[in-house]
Amino acid sequence: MKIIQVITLLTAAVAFPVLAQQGEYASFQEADKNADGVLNTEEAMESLPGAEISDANDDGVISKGEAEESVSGLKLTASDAQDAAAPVGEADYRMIVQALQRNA
Ligand SMILES: [Ca+2]
Ligand SMILES: [Ca+2]
Repeated sequence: MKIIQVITLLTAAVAFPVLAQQGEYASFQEADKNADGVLNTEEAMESLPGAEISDANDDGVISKGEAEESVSGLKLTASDAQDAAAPVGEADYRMIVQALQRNA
C-alpha cells in the first residue's frame, strides 16, 4: 500500500507540469469554434499563436501536411501523400501543441 502511494505521488508530480503547460493552449473543443471537427485557418491562428501554420493550398482548412510544414519536428502523417491532405483533427491538434511545447 505504501508503494502504491509513492507511485501515485510520483505520477502526480510528473504529470502536473505537463498539464500546467497544456493550459497555455486551448483544447481542441475550444479551438474548433465552429465545431466541425477540423481546424480552419482562422481557428488555427487563434488557438496556436506562434505556430504560423499556413494554408498552403488555400482551401481554408489546415491539413496534416500543412501543419507539418509549419511546425518543426512535427510528424502527423504516414509516408503516403493521401494522409497529408487529411484535415487536422483532435488527435493531430494535441500533437501540434506538444510539438510547439517541445520547440518552445
Ligand atoms: Ca473548425
Ligand atoms: Ca489547406
